[in-house]
Amino acid sequence: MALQATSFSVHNLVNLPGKTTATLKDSTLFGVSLSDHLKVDFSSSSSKNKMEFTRRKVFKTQAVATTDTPAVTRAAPEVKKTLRKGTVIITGASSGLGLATTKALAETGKWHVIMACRDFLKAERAAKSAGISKENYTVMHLDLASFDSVRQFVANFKQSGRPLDVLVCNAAVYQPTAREPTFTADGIELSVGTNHLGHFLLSRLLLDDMKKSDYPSKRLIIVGSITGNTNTLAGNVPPKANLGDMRGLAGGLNGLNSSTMIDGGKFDGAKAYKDSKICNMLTMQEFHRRYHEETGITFASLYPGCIATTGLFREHIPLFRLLFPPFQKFITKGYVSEDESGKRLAQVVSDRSLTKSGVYWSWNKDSASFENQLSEEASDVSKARKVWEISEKIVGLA
Ligand code: NDP
Ligand code: PMR
Repeated sequence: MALQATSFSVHNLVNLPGKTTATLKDSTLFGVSLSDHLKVDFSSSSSKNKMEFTRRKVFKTQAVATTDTPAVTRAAPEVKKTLRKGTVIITGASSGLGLATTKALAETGKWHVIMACRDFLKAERAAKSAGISKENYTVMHLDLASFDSVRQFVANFKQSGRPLDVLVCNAAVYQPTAREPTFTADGIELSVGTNHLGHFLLSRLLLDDMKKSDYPSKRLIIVGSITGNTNTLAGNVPPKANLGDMRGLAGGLNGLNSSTMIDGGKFDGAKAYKDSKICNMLTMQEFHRRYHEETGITFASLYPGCIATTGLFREHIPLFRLLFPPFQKFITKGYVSEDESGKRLAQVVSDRSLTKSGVYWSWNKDSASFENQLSEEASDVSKARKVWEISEKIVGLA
């Protein structure tokens, strides 16, 4: 019933009288033609979209050892353990979710955030205007759209001598209106190249540093999204994510001897983003299977909510950017502010109740976290292995 109501309101919204939608790539407002919208397959959302709500476990503080013979007991010296400041690298911390998370963590005074950004000045300005104090962050250059830059960043970080306790793979590009693909420095389609492959190389190269960290809870977090999950209404908005047999990825996504799309199809910027998010969520799970037991590192992904105001939508048409926030606020009710989303990701970084590995976190209306269910494709074990194996060849690790 709720879904029908949403669908009806959306129908009205895309048919605003007097509005023309002709400037859009496929003559639509929200990137979905009305006929496509009506074709959206909601059937899966009712049965498969049952989210498994797991109440956040509240960790009990450890009981202090006591004795029953007070007369002979010497007063034990009070041992106060102070946890050192944690070091967390956050990619794409110059805006949106990354910046809000940096702010939330820095404000606790317990974290030093390495803001790994491609635009140094933008990052410095953003940190300053967010009021983040200087001793709680360092900006370091990282362009995820270049494997050389990723390697250079890792070398620079290692040289800094800092320990690495948490890595957050957050940066992303979204090109919903691009008619032609653009490419990374290594000649790979930009969305998958940046969002997935750049992060894949980065996290593989930094894994050893995390292994060495003596911090009590080490974490590798890769930001996912609802739109890559076809077990949700949002994930059924065309074009749907689908990796197919990955022939395009295996060919290197270069547009020369292979397609620029993972599944080998025709270039579609919105689909490329959603595919890259599936790769992000599959990679997190593959990391978990390969390394959690051996290293104790917690691997996690999340959907932070619909942060409809961020720079992610900068390449969308102005009308979309105008209507998307109210659409998410009042119709889907999936909207979340940048501040709130930052608090959510900060929880996944540091909350002691979110140490379970291999989990895709989401939040309910009261902002309580729960373990969400990934779609069939985003949790496919053999696809995860295949993405991993092809990706390590592309980035030069195999
Ligand atoms: P923003 O555009 O605000 O932030 C993206 C960040 O990524 C920017 O800081 C951007 O840098 C950086 N970035 C882009 N390309 C590169 C690159 N080549 N190298 C280094 N950094 C790069 O978007 P959001 O905050 O919304 O997105 C953050 C994450 O949240 C993404 O993973 C996205 O998929 C995810 N997400 C967002 C949702 C939303 O509703 N907004 C919903 C679900 C998930 P610069 O400032 O220089 O452009
Ligand atoms: Mg969606 C409960 C419904 C819901 C939610 C939570 C989202 C989140 N969206 C929902 C529904 C719909 N969206 C419906 C019914 C439509 C058709 C009108 C719709 C359309 C739509 C478009 C065109 N939505 C979008 C777009 C984008 O360009 C955004 C996108 O896919 O970016 C990749 C987007 C999003 N919707 C969301 C979220 C979280 C996004 C963007 C974030 C992302 O995955 O990064």
